[in-house]
Amino acid sequence: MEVKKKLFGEFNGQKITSYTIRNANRMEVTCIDYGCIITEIMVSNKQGIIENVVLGFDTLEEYIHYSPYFGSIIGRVAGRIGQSEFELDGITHHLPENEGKNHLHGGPKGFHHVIWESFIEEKADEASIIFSYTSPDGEAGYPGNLKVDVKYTINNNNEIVIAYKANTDKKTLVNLTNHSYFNLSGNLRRNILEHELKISSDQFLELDQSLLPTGKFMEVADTAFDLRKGKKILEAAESDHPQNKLVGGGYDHPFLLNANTLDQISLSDSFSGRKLVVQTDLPSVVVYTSNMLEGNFQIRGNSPEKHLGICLETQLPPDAMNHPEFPSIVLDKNETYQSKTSYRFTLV
Ligand code: G6D
Repeated sequence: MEVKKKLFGEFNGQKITSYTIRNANRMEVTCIDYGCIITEIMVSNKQGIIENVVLGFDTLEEYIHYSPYFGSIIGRVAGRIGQSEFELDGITHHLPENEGKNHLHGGPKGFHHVIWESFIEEKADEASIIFSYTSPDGEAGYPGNLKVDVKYTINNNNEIVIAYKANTDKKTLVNLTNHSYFNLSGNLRRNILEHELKISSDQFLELDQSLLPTGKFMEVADTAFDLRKGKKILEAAESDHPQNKLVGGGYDHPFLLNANTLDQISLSDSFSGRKLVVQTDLPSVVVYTSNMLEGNFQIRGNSPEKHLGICLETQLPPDAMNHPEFPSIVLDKNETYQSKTSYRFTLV
């Protein structure tokens, strides 16, 4: 499967490369080595028309100056860390505060903002881009030299498989995700309110005023968070549930995924006929319905507006260091962080 390589721009004197992989079904995925950003995913609708289904830009400058993490890898730690600090073996580590007193998405110089080494792996029925980055000890306040590999593989099942791997020489924290904003209507023709979201999850995490988990596990039953049979995003946007209103109408919540279910997460758009099925080995997914998408920029000719895209950020629950009841995000020097999430595009 062929990979096309192109110059995408220059950042701090370094050339930024874009890679486009096209499979046998005319699906095309483009990504760049700045932030491992997925800039475009072109897939067919039910009439066979190929259109883009992610929010993104056509220039590096727009990503550098305007992007709310469009398509990027997030790390060292996805989500918020309360008070921008954590304790590890009796030492308190202080992180840059980039959202009030809290630390969000690895801080201002998180993995979304660095240039990754990259190389191509081509096989007959799939192709991959392998991105690598070593975050030096103390970068963004985190201990340990952390070597991270992120592999994007595109195959003829219309899948993007993201495989993450990390090792450290000193105990540290790791919680990686991809922050693509999906919109299955095609070239942002419509917002996502009529998209149907289905998640095999009985519980979600309650958030406080600063969008940090309170530690309370909320049952989804009889709320707009009950996505076990699928619901339109519109229901959450219009819901008067305090948690839907807290985040500006919609979701910005970690959902705890039920174990051993096949069809964990799916998003579908009846108008275009497109469907996205997400499978992960991680225990939760943060669903963000772009309730805060705004700013003085255009998204390929479209003004930023709430509910224009939906993020399905598979990860370990956020702020885990301050919640011993959550799965741990600590990585020790003799351990390997490994996880895999697949995004498969099909038709309803
Ligand atoms: C807002 O609360 C949301 C986050 O979940 C999201 O990742 C970010 O916008 C882009 O801060």
